Amino acid sequence: MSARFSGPGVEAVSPAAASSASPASAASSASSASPASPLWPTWPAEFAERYRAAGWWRGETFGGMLRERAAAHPERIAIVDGERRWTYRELDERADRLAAGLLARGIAKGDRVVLQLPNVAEFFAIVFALFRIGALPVFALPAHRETEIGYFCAFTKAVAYVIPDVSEGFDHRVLASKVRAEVPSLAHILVVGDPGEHTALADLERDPVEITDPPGPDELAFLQLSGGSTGVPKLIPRTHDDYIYSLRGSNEICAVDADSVYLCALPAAHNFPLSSPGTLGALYAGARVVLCPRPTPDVAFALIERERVTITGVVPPLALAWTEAAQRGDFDPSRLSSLRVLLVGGAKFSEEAARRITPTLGCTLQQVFGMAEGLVNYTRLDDPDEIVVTSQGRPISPDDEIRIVDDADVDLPDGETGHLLTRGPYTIRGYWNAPEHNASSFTADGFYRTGDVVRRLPTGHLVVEGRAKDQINRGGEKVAAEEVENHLLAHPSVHDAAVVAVPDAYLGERTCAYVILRAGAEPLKPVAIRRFVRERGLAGYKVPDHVEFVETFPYTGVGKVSKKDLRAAIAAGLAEHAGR
Ligand code: OOB
Repeated sequence: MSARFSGPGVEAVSPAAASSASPASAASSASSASPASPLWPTWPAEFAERYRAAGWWRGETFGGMLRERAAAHPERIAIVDGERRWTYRELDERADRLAAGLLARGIAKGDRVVLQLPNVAEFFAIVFALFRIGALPVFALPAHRETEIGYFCAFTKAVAYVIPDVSEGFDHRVLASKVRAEVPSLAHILVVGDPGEHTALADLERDPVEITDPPGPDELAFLQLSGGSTGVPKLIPRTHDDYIYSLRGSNEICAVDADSVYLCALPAAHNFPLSSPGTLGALYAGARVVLCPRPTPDVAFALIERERVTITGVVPPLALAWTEAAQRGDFDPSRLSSLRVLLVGGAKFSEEAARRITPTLGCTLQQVFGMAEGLVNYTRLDDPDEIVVTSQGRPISPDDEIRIVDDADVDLPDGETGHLLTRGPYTIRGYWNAPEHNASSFTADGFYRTGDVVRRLPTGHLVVEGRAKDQINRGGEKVAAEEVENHLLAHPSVHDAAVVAVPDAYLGERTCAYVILRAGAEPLKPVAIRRFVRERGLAGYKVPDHVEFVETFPYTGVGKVSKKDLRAAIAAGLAEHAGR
């Protein structure tokens, strides 16, 4: 294994331990004396029983769900991708044929498969094939590059990596060859399109076979990525039961039913378009999913009109772009007449922008404040307008427990602003194979420390006031400061680096890297630093937007860089700049 993709814990999981992970073994290890052993801490038995008794966990699986929908309405359209329209029967059959192909190649229950596909129909065929056999998709984003993909493959000991041939001008086959040369477990590269030296996904299809050991509802369905605030992204283990409950709850809150048409405008692998209510919510309801290759107003609006889309979800910068396009009068708003609900989330949506949605786009706004770790809050369709534009919603479930605490974990009186902690029927109890992180990211009694700073209204709605985690939310794309800092520190001329958010009118926040050069180092231009980070094979959205060279940082009493003071200095600098 190359040191390149190593990170904390890369060697920590043996393939046998990983693939034999079952709720039973995890549960027993979770409750054992050694907190270092569980691969994925799960809910204690009394909670699991409560969630089942309440009817949240109904013992459904994704494989079974698609089979049932296909049996109930085989000819209904499930997926629209350009001119391609797959019925539920077709999606079901493709999933079966791919499942047979995966098994024939020795890919089995518990194996990890890194998936990096744009918004194409094959995404759903392979995801349901993996769900059926119990192999675990690891949902990479299209923007991820060699560093992230290499890490996911090495850390999870993935056996396969699924890619497009070329997407947005980037040849994923070349990246795959590099990663395969470095990661011994990676036996299969499966390509949608021209496979080059690898295997075409289409060639995997076989006559369906009986799956003798399908996953149970309390077993893992996939690993989702955490936005993260640490050096490397953490992996989020979600079960069939818990995730399907979040879909069912979301569908009810967003009024998604069999007649709905969901436009998948964001990258399909992200938790928001996947499950809030997202593509999987739509498929659960027997509705239609329309895949949007690019979320620009021209492409999205044309699809909304052509496919009579009723609901979609976007991040705040896109909501701004859509309302601006509508306000410019570039198109006749009656073309969007089918659109009933626009969900906006992933980052804070300003009240001012929120007020513009209904007048310009003619649909209802639903704010959504969610996280891949679990908890999702929505404003309700019948909430008063003031609540919809000023809050980020309330939890899906009556069993979502919310605590708002001070720095010492003491609960605050209602209405005060503090750290959001949560526990519930679809919020994980720990990251996958990350015992040290789990000790700091979860309380001893299982509450997840979201890192978000919120206030609760008397109605139960949450208002996001800020963030305590060391992360930049770049228009919904999360950048962990430490991860970028580690790459900056690898530059031979860099003595120290600190990455912080700077306010931005469009994205909400952008990244700024403050860099101290080594004594005697040749002066550098910001562009050289940016190029250095990019060339290390990092996703483009993590490359610092701004680079500032400084002599020193403000430090805290314990000698850590004070990001608070850095941010204040930036804010003061921006104000000065604006005042000039
Ligand atoms: C969604 O999921 P992630 O995992 O990419 O990011 C979660 C974090 C939250 O902890 C919070 O810091 C931020 O993103 N966030 C928001 C927000 N929605 C998410 N901050 C302010 N206002 C909002 N409305 O981003 C995600 C997952 C499911 C549904 C929607 C978003």
